Amino acid sequence: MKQRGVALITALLIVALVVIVATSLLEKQHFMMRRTANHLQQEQAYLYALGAESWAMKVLMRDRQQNNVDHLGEMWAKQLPPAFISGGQLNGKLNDEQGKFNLNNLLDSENKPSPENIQRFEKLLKKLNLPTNLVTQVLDWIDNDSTVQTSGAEDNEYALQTPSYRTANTRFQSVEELRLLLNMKEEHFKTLLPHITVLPSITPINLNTTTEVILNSMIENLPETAAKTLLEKAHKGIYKTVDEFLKESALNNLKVDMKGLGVASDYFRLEATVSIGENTMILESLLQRDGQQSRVLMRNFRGE
Ligand SMILES: [Ca+2]
Ligand SMILES: [Ca+2]
Repeated sequence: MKQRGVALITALLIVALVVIVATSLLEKQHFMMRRTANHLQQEQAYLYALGAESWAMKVLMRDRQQNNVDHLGEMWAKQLPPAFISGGQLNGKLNDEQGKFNLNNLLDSENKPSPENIQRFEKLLKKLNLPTNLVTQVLDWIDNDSTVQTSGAEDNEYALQTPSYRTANTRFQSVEELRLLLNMKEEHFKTLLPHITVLPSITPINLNTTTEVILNSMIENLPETAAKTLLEKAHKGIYKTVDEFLKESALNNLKVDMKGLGVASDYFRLEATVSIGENTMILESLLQRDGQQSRVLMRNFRGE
C-alpha cells in the first residue's frame, strides 16, 4: 500500500514536471514565432520603403522630361492617399529642399563668405525673431580660419565646453550640426529647422515652392497680402521664369534680391512611412535630380 502511494506521488510529480517543461517550451516557441514575425515585418517594411524611394525618383525624372519648372501644383508635390500593402499601409511625400535656405550657400564657390547670402540669412533670423549673432557663429563654424568674428566662436571657445569639441571648418553635412553652435538654444533650432536645409552645392531658392518667411528674406518691405498673393500664384506654377515674377506690379519699387532666386529644383526630400502589423518604419531620403538621372544622397531609417 505504502509502495503504491509512493508510485502515485512519483507519477504525479513526473506529470507536473512534464507540464512545466511543455509550458515553458510552448512559451519559448511563441516568443520565437513573434520575434520571427516581427523581423519579417521589419524586413518587409524596409523593402516597401525602398520601393517608395525608387518610385519617387521615377516621378521626379518623368517631371523633368515634361518641363523645366517646378511648383507645388505638380504631381511630385502631391500628398498621395495611403497605399494599402499586404498587412499594412504606406504613405509617401516629396518636399522640395530648394524652397528653403541652404546653409551651405553662406560660402561661395571659392569657400569665401558670401555677403548676399549672409544678408539673406540675417533677414531670415530677424523674421523669425531669432538672435542675428547666430550668423557669425554659423560662419565661424564653416569658414576654414580660426579668427573669431564679432559674437562668433572658434575652436578655443568650443574647447572650453564639456566635452570639448572643435568647429567643422567646412560646409555643413547636416542641419543637426547647428545644435553644436555655442549660443544655439534648442527652441531656436526648432524654429529655424523648417526654413533651412543643407545641400551639397550652392543652390538658388525656388520661388515656386518657397514660404512667406523665405520670400520676405529676399524682398525688402514686401507687404503681407502681396506676399500671400504672389506665393499663391507661384505655387500654382504661373511663373515660368524669375523675370516673369519680377514683372509683378506688387514688386514695383521694392528691392528684390533676385540673384539667389530660381523657378526649378534639383534636391528633394522623401518621407516614406510604412506600417506593417505593429511595426512602423520611416525612411527619409535626400534625392538629387541631375540631368537624365536621379540619385540618393542620404538615407535615414527610423522606427516608431
Ligand atoms: Ca517640374
Ligand atoms: Ca572657422
